[in-house]
Amino acid sequence: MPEELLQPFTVQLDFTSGLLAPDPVVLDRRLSDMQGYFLEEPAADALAYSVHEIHVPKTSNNLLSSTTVLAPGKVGNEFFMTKGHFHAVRDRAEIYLTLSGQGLLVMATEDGTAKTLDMTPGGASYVPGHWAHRSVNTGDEPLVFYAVYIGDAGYDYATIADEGFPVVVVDNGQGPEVVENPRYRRS
Ligand code: PAN
Ligand code: ZN
Repeated sequence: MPEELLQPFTVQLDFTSGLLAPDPVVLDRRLSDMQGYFLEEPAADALAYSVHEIHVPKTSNNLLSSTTVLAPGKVGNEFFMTKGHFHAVRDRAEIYLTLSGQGLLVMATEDGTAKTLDMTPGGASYVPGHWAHRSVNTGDEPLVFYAVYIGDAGYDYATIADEGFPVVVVDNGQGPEVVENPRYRRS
């Protein structure tokens, strides 16, 4: 028997709102928390996204999970997005299950290879280790997804904050388009 035996539990998850019950840890990210992330600086502040996390010990034998609720909107021509990160422990993988809304999952390796996947309800996307990941809301409704990741994965935000992703997702007037990031590794 392990020293600390966890009790099994169920959390109730609302697929439209992304809310968890009971008792999630909630982290709100506002546009004002994201200076330098968009090609243009946001003219006004707003809530960009919330992360609702089920708390379990952050160890390699546990699975952490959370819902993210990413608002619709744009900064200039760029769709609202999460900050994006590598895992601090680089090889830790993750699954994103899209629950509602429409978006893109943007990923990149440290050598600058980029990959994007559609996020549509029911899509379970696999993010292998060593891929930085960011979600982008390309629709008119909140993008809601459930993420499951290895407990000790951790977050390296600094690399993306400094370098960005190789691509950005913009509205070209007809819809979302993935284009080269003019500021990638240049700012
Ligand atoms: C997700 C993300 C969540 C918010 O739970 O943490 O969508 O994105 P940022 O952490 O990039 O702000 C995840 O990938 N966890 O590992
Ligand atoms: Zn992650």
